[in-house]
Amino acid sequence: MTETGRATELIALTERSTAHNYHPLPVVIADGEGAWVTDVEGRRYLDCLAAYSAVNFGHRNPEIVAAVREQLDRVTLTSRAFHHDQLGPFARELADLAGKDLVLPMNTGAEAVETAIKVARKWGYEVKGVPEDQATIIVADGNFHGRTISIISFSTDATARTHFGPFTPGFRVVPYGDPPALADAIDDTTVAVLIEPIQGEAGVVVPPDGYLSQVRQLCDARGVLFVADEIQSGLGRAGTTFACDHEDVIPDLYILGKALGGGIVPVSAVVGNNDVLGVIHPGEHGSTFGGNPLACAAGRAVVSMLSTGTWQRTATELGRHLFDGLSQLADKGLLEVRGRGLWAGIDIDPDLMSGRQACEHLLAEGILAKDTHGSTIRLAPPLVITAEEIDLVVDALFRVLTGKGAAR
Ligand code: IF1
Repeated sequence: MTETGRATELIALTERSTAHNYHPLPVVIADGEGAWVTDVEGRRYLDCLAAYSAVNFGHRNPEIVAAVREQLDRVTLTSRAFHHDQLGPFARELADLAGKDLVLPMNTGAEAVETAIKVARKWGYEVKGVPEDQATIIVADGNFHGRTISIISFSTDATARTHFGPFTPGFRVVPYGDPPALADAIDDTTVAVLIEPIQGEAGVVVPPDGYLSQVRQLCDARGVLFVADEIQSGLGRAGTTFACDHEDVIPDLYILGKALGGGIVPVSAVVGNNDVLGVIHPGEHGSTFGGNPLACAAGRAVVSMLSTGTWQRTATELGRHLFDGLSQLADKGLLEVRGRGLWAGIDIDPDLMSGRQACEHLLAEGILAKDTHGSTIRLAPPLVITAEEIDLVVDALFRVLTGKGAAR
């Protein structure tokens, strides 16, 4: 599908007006509803990225839109210098969903990760007794936790780090999914283990069965906080409320974001118990927009939707349908697939095409997807997609990988 006048104009305008920190596919979206978006020429695409799982509940989910629209007509921003009538209910409802005492509300995922790092360090000094400025946090190879200087300080992706130094100290990297390596890396300065329960940007990497349980056991045995970054893996994407639920593991801190804002406003949060989040006192941390009324209204609608378990069950059932279809392509040797819930990482033969080329071909087929690295693409459609629409995705992938017009 080639760009036409309006799209070309808008792409050129964007390219001459913004820093080039992205290389988007040549599509210009104008509308979105459910699992579908429409470009400026009226062409429709199935959205299999869902803004990296920030649009889990579909574009313009009616329940979330209604909640935000109602709040728009009341008050949208007060700052935390004063109370407002949405924060208490939002925080209580989210904390109860997570089975925790407290919520520290922020806006973006990276802010919530930075918040969790600050909380873990302060807990380390004031509760664990780590000597001042000696705290270390263990992270995993292949991690993605955001783009701030401290977060890229422990990234293992050269593209994320090059020419952004000097870096923040106090982090150790261990192989993902390797409990013995983790055990060896923990010492008396270790205050936390920070991992994604399923690594998103690394290519939807699901750890070996039992890994999360072993991380939990190691943290308990060594007096270290287990901090789970569920910003991409959480809130229904993996077929459960949190990806940690797959092993019935409860981290000390959940880091949440993306879908918590319902695809409408940025909402993130660190969720934990008094004995950890209680180390933060007035004036020690904050944010102009963190916990604002509009964000809380969106977050309350999201938490309410997740509280019944229906969305999680739907993601599991649709995920089974997706993986049934993808496994048929895998059986033909066309790809390798992994993932959980409605979230798939697909490795294509690099000799056939790159992940970016595959996404360009999928675009021509009316499917929006995003490569992660090399020849890996991820599929993460909104959880409102139907089984029939999933079939359209799998058939399109078959055509792209075989060059055949026929369905699988
Ligand atoms: C981009 C990647 C995904 C995240 C996890 C924290 C954050 C993210 C597990 C930070 C954000 C986004 C960032 C966005 C693209 C996307 C992404 F490709 F960058 F790596 F999803 F895999 N923890 N991920 O996935 O949250 O500050 O962005 O709200 O930077 O291009 P944020």
